[in-house]
Amino acid sequence: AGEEGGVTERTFMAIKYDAVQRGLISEIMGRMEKKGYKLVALKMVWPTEEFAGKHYHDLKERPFFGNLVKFMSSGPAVAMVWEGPGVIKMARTIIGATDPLKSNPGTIRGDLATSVGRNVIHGSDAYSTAEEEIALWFSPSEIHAWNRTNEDWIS
Ligand code: RTP
Repeated sequence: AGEEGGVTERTFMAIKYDAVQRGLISEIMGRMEKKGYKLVALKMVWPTEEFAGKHYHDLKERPFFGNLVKFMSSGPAVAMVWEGPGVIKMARTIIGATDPLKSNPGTIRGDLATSVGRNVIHGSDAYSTAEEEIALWFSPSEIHAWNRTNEDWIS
């Protein structure tokens, strides 16, 4: 905890149903894992429209809200909590801009998507939304504080 260069924190990410359908789950998870972040919670969730609406409550007034909620409830997402130094901001950098046609190559959306409505992944945009979204998608008992340097399994 507290390494140089960033405070250890947690963020919520969801691999959206379009990426699940396209077989991109491991590709996307691999990018966070290889960067060095720690997966502390993971499950597949098929959201109801009500649940998707709660997750995107900030966007209720936007013209695309109805379609967004319909899409998010059309199949299962892969819900995750990732932990590590500066992970909230860095996850957004790794994800890329909301519109995949504006996200840089090398980012998840820049490499893997072309459509804003099918942009393969969600990531919390700030500390407060990370806290809120983790609490919405996971109960505390589903989040695991495990240690990278535990060598108990070596005899
Ligand atoms: P997310 O919450 O999914 O990580 O995406 P974001 O912060 O990059 O973008 P946000 O503005 O919060 O929008 C949430 C999701 O709504 C869909 N969207 N569709 N013009 C459109 O049709 C439009 N704009 C946004 C995207 O799927 C976006 O990820």
